[in-house]
Amino acid sequence: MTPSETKQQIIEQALRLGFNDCRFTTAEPPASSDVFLRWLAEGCHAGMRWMESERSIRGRLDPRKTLPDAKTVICLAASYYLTGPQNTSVARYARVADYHETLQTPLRQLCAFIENIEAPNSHVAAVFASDSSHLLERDLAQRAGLGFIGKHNNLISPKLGNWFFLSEIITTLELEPDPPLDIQCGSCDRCLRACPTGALRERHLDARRCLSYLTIEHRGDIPSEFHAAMGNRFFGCDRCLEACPWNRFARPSTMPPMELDDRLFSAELLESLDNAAFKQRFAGTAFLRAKRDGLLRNLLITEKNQKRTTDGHG
Ligand code: B12
Ligand code: SF4
Ligand code: SF4
Repeated sequence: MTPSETKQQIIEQALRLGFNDCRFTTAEPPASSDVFLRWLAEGCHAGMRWMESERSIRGRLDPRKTLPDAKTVICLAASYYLTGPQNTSVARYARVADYHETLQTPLRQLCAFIENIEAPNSHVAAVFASDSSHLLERDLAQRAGLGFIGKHNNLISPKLGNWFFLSEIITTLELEPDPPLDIQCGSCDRCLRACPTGALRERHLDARRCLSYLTIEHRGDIPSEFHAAMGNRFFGCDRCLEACPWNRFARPSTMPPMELDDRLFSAELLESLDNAAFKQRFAGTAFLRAKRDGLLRNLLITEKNQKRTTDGHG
C-alpha cells in the first residue's frame, strides 16, 4: 500500500466511526509553545492549576513526550451540533453525552486499525488523546489544516463551523503531513463584541473573566461582577461561538444527545440531592465536571437573575 493509500484508508475508517473530518500533521513541537507559556505566566489559566504541572507543560511543548518515536499526529473533528428543541441555558457541548466517554470507543477502534497497518520494518504504535491529554490540541489541528484558529480562540472548520470536539491519534507511523489552511477571520470581530465580560482578545482568552471557566471549572464563589452577565446561562456560555458566521457550515452531530430531565435544573431540586445522588442522576453528562456545589451555585445566581427580570429590575 502506498502512503497516500494508507492515509485514505485511515480517513475512511475515521468517517465510518462517526468522526466528521480527519487530517494529518507531524509530531513536531507546536509553533505556539511560547503563546502557551506566556498565557500561563500571565495567570490566564485562573484556578486550573493542573495546567502548571511539569508533565502538562512538557507534553504540550512536544507530542513525542506522549509517545516516544511518534512521527504523526492524526487530528480528528467530531461535531456536537444538535438541531431541534434544546435547553439553551446550557453550553452546546453539554447537550450531547460527555464526549470524554463517548469518543473513547471510536478512538480506541481507530488506534487498533492503525496498529494493524503493515509498515516497513517496524511495529506501529498508536495512542489516542482528547481534551484531558497534555497536548496543545488546537495548534496541532490548525497545523494539520483541520481548520483555522478564530479570534474567539476556537478552531473553525470551513466544513463544520466551530461546534466540534478535537481528538488526536499519535502514532509512530510516518505519513505525509497535510498543509494548514490559508484562511483567517479578516476584519470580522463579532465574537469579541459578543463576549459579555471582556474575557476575549484576538486569539487570547483570560479564563479569570470567562463564564465558561467560572461556571464549570471554578471552585468557590463566582465574583459578583459576573453575575448579571450570566443571564439565564447556568452551565458554560457560548456567546462568542454563537456569534461566528462560519456556523452556517455546521453539520449535525452523530453523537448521542444528553438524556436528562430539564426539571433537574432547579436550585430547589438540586439542594435535595446529596453528592452521591447527584453523581448518579448526572452520570455520563458534562455537568459532573461542575460538581453538585458548582451547579447549585450557578442555578442560585441565574434564578436570581430571572427573578430580577420578571420583577422588572433589569
Ligand atoms: C483549558 C481549556 C479551556 C479553558 C480555557 C480556554 C482557553 N482558551 O485556553 C476554558 C474552561 C475557559 C475552556 C472553555 C471552552 N472550551 Co476548552 N479546553 C481547554 C483545554 C483543556 C486546554 C486549552 C489550552 O491549552 N489553553 C491554553 C491556550 C494558550 O491554548 P489554546 O487555547 O489552545 O490556544 C492556542 C492557540 O490559540 C494558539 N495561538 C494563539 N495565537 C496564535 C497565533 C498563531 C500564528 C498560531 C499558529 C497559533 C496561535 O496558541 C495557543 C497555544 O498553543 C483544551 C484541550 C487541550 N488539551 O488543548 C480544551 C478545548 C480547547 N476546549 C474546547 C471547547 C469545546 C471549549 C468550549 C467551547 C466549551 C464550553 N462551552 O465551555 C469553551 C470555549 C471558550 C473559548 N472561547 O475558548 C475544545 C475546542 C474545540 C475547538 N473547535 O476549538 C478543546 C480542544 C477540547 C476538545 N478536545 O475538544 N476550555
Ligand atoms: S465563553 Fe462567554 S465569557 Fe467566555 S470568552 Fe466566550 S463569550 Fe466570553
Ligand atoms: S466571529 Fe468573526 S472574528 Fe470571531 S472567530 Fe468567527 S469569523 Fe473570526
